[in-house]
Amino acid sequence: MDTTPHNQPPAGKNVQKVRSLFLSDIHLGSRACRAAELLDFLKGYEASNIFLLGDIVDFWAMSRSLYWPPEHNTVVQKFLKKARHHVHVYLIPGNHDEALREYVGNSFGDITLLRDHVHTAADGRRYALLHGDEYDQVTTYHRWVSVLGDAAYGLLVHLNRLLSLIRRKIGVRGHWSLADYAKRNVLRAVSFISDFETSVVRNIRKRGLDGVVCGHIHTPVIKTIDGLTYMNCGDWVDSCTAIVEHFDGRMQLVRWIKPDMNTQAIAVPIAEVPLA
Ligand SMILES: [Mn+2]
Repeated sequence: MDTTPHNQPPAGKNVQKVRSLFLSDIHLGSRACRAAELLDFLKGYEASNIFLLGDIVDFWAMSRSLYWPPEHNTVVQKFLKKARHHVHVYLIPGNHDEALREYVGNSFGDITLLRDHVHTAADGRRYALLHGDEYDQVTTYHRWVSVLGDAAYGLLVHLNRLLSLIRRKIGVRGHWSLADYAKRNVLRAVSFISDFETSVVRNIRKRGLDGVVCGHIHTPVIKTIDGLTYMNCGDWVDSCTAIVEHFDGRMQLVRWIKPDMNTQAIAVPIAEVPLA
């Protein structure tokens, strides 16, 4: 007798129920966007809340050249469908989708647009949710520099995909990112990242909050800065990472990984905020 309920996920795929999912910097509409990987990642989770923290659609890339493959549509449809089916989906626009900031307070389908938001986690801790470009001296004051940097970054990510293809071909395993390597090794980039983190945290302290979940600089991390929790979702062009809130309020940084062609993709926890 077949007792399998019909709404079960596909066999072999474990779906994890979580309270919230935080994603940023998906960059739909750009060639660098890893939409297929994101779709695969989303299949693994059933979340009560989904917070999209900016640069979800890359209008800057689209203004350079129009690129919109079917998977990018599927990603948008997935979020709209979840929002229709009682998942609370919120979008906080970033700088690449800043045109949407005009519509803050309105809904797009069943997705609510917000400018800045305080999320109370299951354990009572309060986190600011924001994209982060307003804390980035470079994009705020020299927008053309960051557009230039954006193109250079796209090239880096492109090169990286070629490199990782070669790595797979010759049998090297594990995650390695050229863009990440470059970011970590260029001294100016290091001080840029720490300046960004410090100024975000300074603002969170002023507001009397416990921490922040943000994006923008494509550097996934969970860490404590001056006693406050700084979390960055990373991105879906290079790191393929997200922040997850469990039902007890535990916050985790997870990375989508597909070890090789024949192995099923998994989301691996790489950092965590312990419960108080
Ligand atoms: Mn951004």
